[in-house]
Amino acid sequence: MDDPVPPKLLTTLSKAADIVRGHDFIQVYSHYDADGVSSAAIVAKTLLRLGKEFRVTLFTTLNDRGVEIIRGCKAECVIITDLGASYISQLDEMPFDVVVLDHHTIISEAKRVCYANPHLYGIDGMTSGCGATMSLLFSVAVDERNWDLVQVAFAGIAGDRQHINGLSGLNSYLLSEGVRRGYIEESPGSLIPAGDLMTELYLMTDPYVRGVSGNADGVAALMKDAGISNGRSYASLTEEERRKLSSLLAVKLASQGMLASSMAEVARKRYHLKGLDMDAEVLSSVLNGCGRAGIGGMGVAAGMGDRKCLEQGAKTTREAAAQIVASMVELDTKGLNQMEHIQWFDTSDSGFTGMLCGIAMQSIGDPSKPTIGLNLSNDPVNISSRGMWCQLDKGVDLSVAMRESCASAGGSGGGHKIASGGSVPLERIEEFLKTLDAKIGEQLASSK
Ligand SMILES: [Mn+2]
Repeated sequence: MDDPVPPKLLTTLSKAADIVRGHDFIQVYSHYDADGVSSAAIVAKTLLRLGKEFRVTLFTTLNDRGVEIIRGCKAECVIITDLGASYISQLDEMPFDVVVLDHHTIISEAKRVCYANPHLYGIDGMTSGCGATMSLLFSVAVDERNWDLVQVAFAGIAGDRQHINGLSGLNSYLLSEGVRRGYIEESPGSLIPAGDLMTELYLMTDPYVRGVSGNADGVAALMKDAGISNGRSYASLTEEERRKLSSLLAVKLASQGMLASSMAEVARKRYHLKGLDMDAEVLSSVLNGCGRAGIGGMGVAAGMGDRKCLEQGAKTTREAAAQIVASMVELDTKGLNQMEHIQWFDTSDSGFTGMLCGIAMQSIGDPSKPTIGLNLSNDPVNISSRGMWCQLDKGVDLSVAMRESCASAGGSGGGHKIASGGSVPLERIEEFLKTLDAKIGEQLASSK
């Protein structure tokens, strides 16, 4: 059998542990999303247990300015998690010890930086190991007793959606150790949200259920139909109640046009974090919510096990979820604007353009067309676009289509085949939509 963790990676991690042990103060930089906050929390807790002093700084993205900030830091040791892969050669030049625990695409190999990245060992960092995975492996290289932090790592794995099609690679190793050591319990997935049903059904946007999400009367009616009393949680349901409620949800989702494959994705496996008595996705959304709300420090403290911060973070996240579900109800009432090959909507005022784009596409959109979200209250207009695998199979490439359509309307854009962004001057937005519609049409025609 193959080693669960490549020996080369173990060597790098034990070197990283030695570097850290040699310093009293360590500066940690990380990303502000769920994976980044989880990574930072794991590393910070590890340092705390070592009796080290440290500071954590979160970036929304690592760009040239961020690299200058890192260069100017006064620390003699820096750990960068869930970021850094694009800047290894610059980090190599810095006059202090640098450890990078990342999983993004490799641009260059390190000369001086102590660099751990799944891609360096032939493991796919997009699906089989994230920033939190690498941080946890570093943490247990420092001390075997840090395996309890595997629970936090699972929030990162869920945040980067590496559990959607089943765990693989380094993440499978984390699961098997997490289960064996009694920290994690795996259970079958469900369309029913984890947690208190009245609250979670109301706030549910993955998927958005028409007439239930954001609709208190609708939630009450659904619960009544399923014969479940108020105040119950998912965990307390009997097998029979679960079956009843999830089939009622499935019927509603099918009637609003959601694909069976999307429902199967929603019903992905669940990971219960036993020490925290919490679902991994729930912790993930709290850490992500903290990062987005500009209170990433509270997210890091929550990930380090501070109960008060966890409660406060959960409250902030619920408030944001309430706004998102309200925006979705509004969008669903207005409907998506249909063109021949794309569908689009305007999110003026709400500002959750990218998020709404993903939800609309999955839950209420025409599954054959890419979904485009615009925020027309800004000039230039910010644009998000999302596609589905079934569209990619037919030739859709949003990376190319967005880059070219934005450029031809005097803006810029790009990203991934399945999700791309951009911006275009307000007065040319109609021209942009027409160009994009035509480009997607061309892509579909040329792949036939
Ligand atoms: Mn990540």
